[in-house]
Amino acid sequence: MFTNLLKKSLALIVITAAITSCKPRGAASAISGDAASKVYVAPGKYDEFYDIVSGGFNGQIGIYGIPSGRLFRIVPVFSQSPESGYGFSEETKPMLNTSHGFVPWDDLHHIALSVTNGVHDGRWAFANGNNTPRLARVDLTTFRTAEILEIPNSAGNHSSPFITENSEYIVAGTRFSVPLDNDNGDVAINTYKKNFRGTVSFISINPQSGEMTLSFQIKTPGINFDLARAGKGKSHGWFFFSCYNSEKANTLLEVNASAKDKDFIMAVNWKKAEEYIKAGKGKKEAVKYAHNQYSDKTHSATSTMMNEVLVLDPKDCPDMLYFIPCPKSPHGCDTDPSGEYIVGSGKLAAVIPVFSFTKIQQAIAAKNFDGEYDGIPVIKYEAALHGEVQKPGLGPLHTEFDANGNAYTSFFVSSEIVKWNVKDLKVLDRVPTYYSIGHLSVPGGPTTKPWGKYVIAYNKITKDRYLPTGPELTQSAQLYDISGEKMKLLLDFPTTGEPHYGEAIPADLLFKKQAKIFRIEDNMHPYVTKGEGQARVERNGKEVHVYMTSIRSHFTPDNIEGIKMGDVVYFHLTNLEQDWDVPHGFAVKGSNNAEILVMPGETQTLKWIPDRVGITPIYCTDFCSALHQEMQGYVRVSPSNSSVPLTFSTGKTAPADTTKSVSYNGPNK
Ligand code: RUQ
Ligand code: CUA
Repeated sequence: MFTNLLKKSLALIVITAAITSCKPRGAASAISGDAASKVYVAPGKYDEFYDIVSGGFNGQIGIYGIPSGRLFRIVPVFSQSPESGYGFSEETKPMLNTSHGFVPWDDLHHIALSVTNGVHDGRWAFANGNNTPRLARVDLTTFRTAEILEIPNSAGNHSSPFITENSEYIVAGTRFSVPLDNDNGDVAINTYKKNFRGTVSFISINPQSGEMTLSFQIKTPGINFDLARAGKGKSHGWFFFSCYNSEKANTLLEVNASAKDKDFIMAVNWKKAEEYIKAGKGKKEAVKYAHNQYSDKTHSATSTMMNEVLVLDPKDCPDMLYFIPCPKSPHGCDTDPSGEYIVGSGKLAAVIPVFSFTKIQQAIAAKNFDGEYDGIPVIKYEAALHGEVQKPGLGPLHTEFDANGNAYTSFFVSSEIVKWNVKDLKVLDRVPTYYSIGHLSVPGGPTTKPWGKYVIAYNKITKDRYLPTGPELTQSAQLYDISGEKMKLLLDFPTTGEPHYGEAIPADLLFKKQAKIFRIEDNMHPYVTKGEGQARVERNGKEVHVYMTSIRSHFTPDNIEGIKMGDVVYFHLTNLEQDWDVPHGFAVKGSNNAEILVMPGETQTLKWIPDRVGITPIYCTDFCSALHQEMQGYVRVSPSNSSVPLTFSTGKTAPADTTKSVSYNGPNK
């Protein structure tokens, strides 16, 4: 017995040694024995937090549980999704409309959750599109994209969305400076210094509906805006934007935009900007940008082309903008829960500078300036500085906070998270990340009341952490326990798309408000079919509209004849179910489209242009009942000159009922 046990534990030691020896240094020691129990969410139990994570160049948002790291849902935002039909159905296509036309993809970087009094209120998640400058609002009762707003006078919306203390505004700072929309853009690229400009935009949020409105823009020098955070508490009314390329280089930025010792954090007094707007200092500019909104009543999106924006020029607006020098190529720019401290993270800097809001105000009052940059006062570095964190690590990127006065900074180059005290700037702890961490997030970390408990690392590189999958490896996150003095690695979990940033919110705040169905009585879709008795097929010239219903386990109608080559067929499918979690899918063989996935009480439309004569099957794609596989039907396509009458039926066997042939009286009666 005893010898058996000894043998077993010996074997275990050997195995452990074998595993740890091929792991990077620190990996084994970082994982504590109780890690497994801390992330284990037993079957049937719920996670403690929702983590709402950007999907980067996949254009979506992923919804994960914390601490388990389980993926619950992919919410398509700027990219089409074949799973739900988002961006493929007629109703959702307008969501992806822009002034450039239909842009079915974007590069989604940052999440901002709505806040009231600086605390998560669980209403909306905002996200930025970095490619074709856009902002999106996701409704956290449906986990669907409710609105997308394009940003004019911008090129690459990276410094975005970031939110003020009461969700008054989200912002959009242009990543690329370019000639603005109304300037002559046909200029030599090496005239950058003369012709290229930046803007930062303030987008107001309707406190009831969440609707986004482009309130005003501020013209800035031609620099690149990177990140931003709103002031809060005592600094409420201010916004801080990090920027790089104050050199205004137009080529080989990796060298030419790192020439100077310091770039800037731009401090914006947005309350002041509001006053200038009220006083009529804003100039109306003719621009073009799309505003797209989805309605849960009509189950359809509309896209409106907007044509005007109010622009403030700092020349006419003193005391609105200030630059604070920040070493060196700053990336993250984060405000602590009190709003007193602003942390700059110079990607190439050897220290982390921490600025004091009080000192910034004093410096402004005393005009303690170091000259101007393009006419905008530059506050003296030392005058704004609270202090520097010494020898923190290499390549600081982003900082988040807990509720106990500690900061957590990610270091890309040295692949670690460093914990330090915000007041005395002492480094308290460091843990490795695997590898090359970008953002990190503490639940509630950017709010006035961090929920704390964990820090989540969002990593860029995962070599040797997961089973390899060809040239491309998964992106991933790592979960650390920060409830004690020392940070402890608990879990690695893969993510879909590049996880730039995420915000975690207590599950309680979202759990009870989840929509379960759409009430069929409230369905105001112009092509709704509110019962099987109303199901029909109507021809309007070459257009055929199928008013179709689904309920377990059949479509009505499920036999359609009289479709001809040259027709354009619209299947308007209404799901009559009124139970939670009973969507029906719908697909057509050979259709140059995705499926549509229709929720209970909802109507969605699949457009189909038949390309050949014959019988085309249609079927339900979502396993909805024991007889899901039987949920299918047929469409007969005849030559364009055929005289087969338009008929439809369900439950009829041969021969087709020609008496039900419908006259060609249009879709809208
Ligand atoms: S960025 S890895 Cu696109 Cu937020 Cu810092
Ligand atoms: Cu409906 Cu499967």
